[in-house]
Amino acid sequence: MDDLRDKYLTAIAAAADEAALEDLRVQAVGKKGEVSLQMRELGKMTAEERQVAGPKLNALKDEINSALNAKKQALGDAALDERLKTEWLDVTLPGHRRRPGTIHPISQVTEEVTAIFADMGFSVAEGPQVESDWYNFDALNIPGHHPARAEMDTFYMHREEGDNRPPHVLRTHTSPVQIRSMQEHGAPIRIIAPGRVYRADYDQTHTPMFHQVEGLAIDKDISMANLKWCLEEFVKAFFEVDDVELRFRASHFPFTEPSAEVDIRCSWEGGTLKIGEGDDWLEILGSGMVHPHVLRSGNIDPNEWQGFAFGVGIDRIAMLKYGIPDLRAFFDSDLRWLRHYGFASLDVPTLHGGLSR
Ligand code: 2U9
Repeated sequence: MDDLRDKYLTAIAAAADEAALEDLRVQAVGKKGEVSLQMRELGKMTAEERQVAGPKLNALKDEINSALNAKKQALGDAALDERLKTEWLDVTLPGHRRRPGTIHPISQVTEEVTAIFADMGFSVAEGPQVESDWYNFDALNIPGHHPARAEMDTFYMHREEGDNRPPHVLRTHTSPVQIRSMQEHGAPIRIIAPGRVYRADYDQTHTPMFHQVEGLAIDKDISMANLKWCLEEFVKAFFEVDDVELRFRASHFPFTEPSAEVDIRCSWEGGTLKIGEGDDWLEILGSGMVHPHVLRSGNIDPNEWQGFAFGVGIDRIAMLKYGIPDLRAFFDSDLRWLRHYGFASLDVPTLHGGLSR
């Protein structure tokens, strides 16, 4: 038994790895191991012999098992030490520089437009994107039978079966915001309403969700001349040019009378857009004097007050200013596109700091 102990304790101490240790375990205390075979011999012994040899064999088995476990632990520790030596990491090294996110061109342009109109005394108004049909249509002089309702490709919200109230809509323009603002603040008022609008239309130049900024200025003696000056200032500041020429084309909108679509002189020579020179005209705005019916919807007396309103598509002027060719890419969330056309997050547009640097 002493020979067995010496043999296995020496071999266990010398074992190089866990596999060698497992071989030794099988040889010594496995089912057919040397110690186990010795234990089988106990049956052939006399009761007295067994009383002496039994406990000794058990003690030997325990001793070998403990040595195996201790060695296993030691080998594990050594292996871990070895890994720690080779796989160490200097946590004081500078970290990987993460590429910062960018500001979406639509957000950037919205900020630019806001900065320009803020400088002319307009504050920003906001409102719900799900509207009642009264705020989206009736209040804006678009009655139920008006073709503009059909033309708008409106998204209607769900109504329960048997509920005959007119359904709410996804607003087709931001104009309801101005109605709500007039009702809340009365006249005089000078606001812009930027935001998302929805029309069921999808092709090369239309997406079912897009962005507008509308403006409204109501006072005692506001005229088309004020409108013209205001839009000229806007176009010059937005396109960052000293001179522009605007062309007001008579048009028709239900919510303004008279109404005008506004073109700016431009050239497309060499495929790049130049504002303020050339022989082409670019349509970018709709505008007019607010219809008396619309003032009344806002609880403003048209005999006392009048004013102008305009609307401009943010997505469209973003494409024009920053040379973005495909409207639909705006909403694809393609990281490569966003990195290319996006703006640095700290590059906040201000009139004094420059709108776009
Ligand atoms: C109120 C009264 C009048 C807003 C106006 C337009 C003309 C217009 C288009 C520009 C491009 C929509 O995004 S677009 O397709 N808008 O042409 N919008 S006047 O008139 C209002 C708004 C609110 C209370």
